[in-house]
Amino acid sequence: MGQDQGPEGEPNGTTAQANSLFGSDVYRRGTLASNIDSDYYRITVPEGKSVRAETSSPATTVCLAGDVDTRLELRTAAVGLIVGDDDDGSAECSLIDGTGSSPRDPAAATLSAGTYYLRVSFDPDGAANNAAYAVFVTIR
Ligand SMILES: [Ca+2]
Ligand SMILES: [Ca+2]
Ligand SMILES: [Ca+2]
Repeated sequence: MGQDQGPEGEPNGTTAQANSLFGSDVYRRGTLASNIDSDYYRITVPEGKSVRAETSSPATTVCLAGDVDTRLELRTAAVGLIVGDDDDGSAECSLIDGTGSSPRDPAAATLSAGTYYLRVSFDPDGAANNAAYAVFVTIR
C-alpha cells in the first residue's frame, strides 16, 4: 500500500503549488472540495523509470460504486498533459499505469528523468458524490 504521506495541502491547483510525494511507493489523501478543485502532486522520476498512479476511496485501495469519481493526469510543467484517465481504476476511480512489459499507458513508461506532476480532479461528467480520495503512486 506504500507509505502514507499525509493529507494534501491547499492551495495546490498549479504545478508551482504542487504537494510533493517523496519516494517510489507512496500515497496521499485529498479532498475535491468543489467540482473545480484541482490537486497537483509533484513526483521525481529517475531516468528510464515508469509511473503507476491510481486513485481510490481514502480509507482503502479501491473505489466502490458511489464513491468519488476522479480524473487523473500525468503532466510536466513544460509539456502539460502526457496521459490522462477517467475510469480505468475500480468503479469510477482512475488509473495510469506505465509499468510492466506491456503497459496500459505507454506514455507513462520509461520516462526521461525529471519532475512530473499528477493532477487529481473531478470527472467533469461525473455526478457530485463523495469527494475524499487517496492517490497511490509507484515509480519503478
Ligand atoms: Ca483538494
Ligand atoms: Ca486543490
Ligand atoms: Ca472517473
